[in-house]
Amino acid sequence: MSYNAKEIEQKWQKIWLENGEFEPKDNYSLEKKYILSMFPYPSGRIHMGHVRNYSIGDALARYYRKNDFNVLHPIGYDSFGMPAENAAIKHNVHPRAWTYENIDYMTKELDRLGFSFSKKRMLATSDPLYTKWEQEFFIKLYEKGLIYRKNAIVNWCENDQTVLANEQVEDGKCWRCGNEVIQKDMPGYYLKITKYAEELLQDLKTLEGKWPSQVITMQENWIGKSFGLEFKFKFDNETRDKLDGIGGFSVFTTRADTIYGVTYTALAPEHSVIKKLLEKNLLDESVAAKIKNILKQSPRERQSKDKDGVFLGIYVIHPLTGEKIPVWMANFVLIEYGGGAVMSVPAHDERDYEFAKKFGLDIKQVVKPDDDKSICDEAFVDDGVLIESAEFSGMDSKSARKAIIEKFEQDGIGKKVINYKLRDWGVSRQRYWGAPIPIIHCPDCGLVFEKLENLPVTLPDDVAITGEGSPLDRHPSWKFTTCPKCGKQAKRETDTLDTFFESSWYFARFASDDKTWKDVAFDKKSVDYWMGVDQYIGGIEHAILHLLYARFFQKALRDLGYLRDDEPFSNLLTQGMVLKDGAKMSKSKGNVVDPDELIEKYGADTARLFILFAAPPQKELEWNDSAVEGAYKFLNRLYDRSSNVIKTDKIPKINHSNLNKDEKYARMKVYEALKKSNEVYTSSFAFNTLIAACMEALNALNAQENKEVLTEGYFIILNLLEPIVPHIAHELSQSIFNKANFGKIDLLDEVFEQDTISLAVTVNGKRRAQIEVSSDTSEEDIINTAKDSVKKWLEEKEIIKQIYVKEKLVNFVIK
Ligand code: ANZ
Ligand code: ZN
Repeated sequence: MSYNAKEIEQKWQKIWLENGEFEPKDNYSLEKKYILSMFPYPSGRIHMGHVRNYSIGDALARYYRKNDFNVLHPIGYDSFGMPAENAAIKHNVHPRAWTYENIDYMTKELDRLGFSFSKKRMLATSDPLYTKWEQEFFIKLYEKGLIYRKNAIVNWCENDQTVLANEQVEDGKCWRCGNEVIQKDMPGYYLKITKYAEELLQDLKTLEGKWPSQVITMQENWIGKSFGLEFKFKFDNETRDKLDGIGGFSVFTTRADTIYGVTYTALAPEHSVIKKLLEKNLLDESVAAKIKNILKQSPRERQSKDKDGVFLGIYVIHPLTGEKIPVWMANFVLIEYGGGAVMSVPAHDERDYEFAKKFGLDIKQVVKPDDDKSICDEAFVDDGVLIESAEFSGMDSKSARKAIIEKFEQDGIGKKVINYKLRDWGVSRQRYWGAPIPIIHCPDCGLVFEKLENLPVTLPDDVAITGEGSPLDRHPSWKFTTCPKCGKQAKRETDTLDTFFESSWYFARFASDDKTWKDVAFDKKSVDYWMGVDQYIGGIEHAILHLLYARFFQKALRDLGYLRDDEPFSNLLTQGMVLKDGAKMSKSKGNVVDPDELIEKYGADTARLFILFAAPPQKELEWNDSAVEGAYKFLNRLYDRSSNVIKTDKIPKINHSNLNKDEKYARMKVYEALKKSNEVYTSSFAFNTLIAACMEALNALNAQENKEVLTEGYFIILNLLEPIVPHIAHELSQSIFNKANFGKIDLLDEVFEQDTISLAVTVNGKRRAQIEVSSDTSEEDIINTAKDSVKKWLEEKEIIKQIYVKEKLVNFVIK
């Protein structure tokens, strides 16, 4: 009989499904592992990135199950969002139908890959039962002040009548219709993530060594904490009169030590002072036009453009020197940060320097490098020693910052502040296919929450989805309702929630016993048992948004009493991308390999084996057809040679010392793989090295005759590979060992102890090291190992002679 992947895989998938083997157990006294791969968006089909993500997670889940842990390994779908509406526009299908058809299809694909997901805990975030609790959270968060409504400036397309995310603005134009995007002041709902800025930052420390350091750094930068001085620039008298008595504006600087180098100040184009100037027609037409032009660009776009700006014809007074300083508008000043204005020090800040050069503004050096090198054609941005800075001259930057801030505080003209770059999270979307915001606008009572017993507020089915405006807003009846408070005619909120809202708590929902899903958001007992996620696996592209929102939600839901822990994901593995011909697989590049075709041709086990063998999970994986072929051949070999194995349900007890050299070697190879496995499955995830070790072991086993050694070796190899290639492993284990359940195997030290020789390594006759090698190591390998052990004595030396005295020593003669 030869290896028939399809038959074997269908057989085992059926057995697993019928036995419900992958359901988490309710016995909370067992030690648990919660293994979670990021859930997919139901775009239509599984791609290779998914195969990689879920093969990693599945290997871990199966490993822990085999080692007697109670394992939760769930999957669901992040099923609200724009693509469903785009499909509706393009193909005239209902977003709901499109979404749920895709979910069905993708679930079959995942099943065909043999992933050991819980079926009972499966969910889609567009399910009404999911929306119900999400809306409850919205209301509770609002009541707690963690959600609020405010007007803010957003990207708006007049043509499509909708808000656009920054990512949907291309070159100042709408990505859909090409219309000029404008900045519009609009009401929206915001989550107060800034309230947790400090905790989100501090708790990153508890994740060190458990999350990739790159992700931690990215989150730190995103939160962007900085210390500095905040003070107010006062207008000169003439400016104050012009502006109806506005006294000045605030700035924030992290470099108070450079304050004597201020030669101009700059405002964000949205700054209220500029608004006033425009209102009062105090600017030349060309100046006003320039400002309006920059206002049209999204802040992100402006950052990518050259420095640009314009003089506003007004002045402030320097707080320490009393000098008159010109006020400019500059495109790189952000309205949402540090008061939307800066003190500009071109000698010591790159952006200010570029700007000053462009517009011929003064550059005044006030910090000199320690080594006294003069600065010439660029800003000197490092700390140094102050010059030209009155009583602060001669101080180093650090002490000067402290002293200058103290002076401002003493004089009552400024204060030390902490600033964060993190902004509150806007969650309003003018879309149909999202969770409705459970709010009602009443002409008398204002903003009223839907009653909890009426949740979920569900979407109407009869909508016209045209891509223009919000279908909910245009729906004739859905948006009209009665006020839950006073009973009068009122209107529903027609905005829906950003889909990141749903992905911020799904992991905790999974952790809650599915039997309680109808009745509570989270069942305390089960959620406390299963959370946090012991191993979370997903793409690096989620390093900030999703992973930060989820951390915030965890803390907010903790403070509402729903959850216990401070952090949701105890360990994080970010997998690398799957590439072909050096580029990320994508439809537009035409370099996609379809998992379905791969499974059809070789089977799921080959797909899984290849994807875990081709690269360590953290690294990029380059597609390689011949490596797929190689994985398939290995499984064939494993299957074919199994006919030599003794059929038994007792693993042979072997007397190691009676074995010959080859047998000992084969056995050692098997145990080497076993020795590696625990570390691979529990910390390094270097499946590629484990698979390589199993391949070597199988080769060694095939080279000799002892059936007992072969049988024991097979048992161990099947055990080690089961999490990776479960179908073939179960099949062989059942047919050879009469069981498909795998258990723990003890590591036998004796296997490693035998047959090694110890050699002294000398350099010019001086003993420098002692090495251990297996007795059958070749002379060449022995010399290489010896060389390695005395590397530091050989560095930059020439080896004139190397002498090997068999089983005694290696000597290097060097010059
Ligand atoms: C003067 C100065 C001199 C600055 C110097 C830097 C170097 P972080 O560390 O990122 O918080 N800044 C303040 N508000 C801004 C805004 N709304 N838009 C753009 N830039 C703004 O950066 C703080 C620094 O960024 C501040 O320190 C300010 O420039 C600038 F040699 O003040 B600095
Ligand atoms: Zn009312």
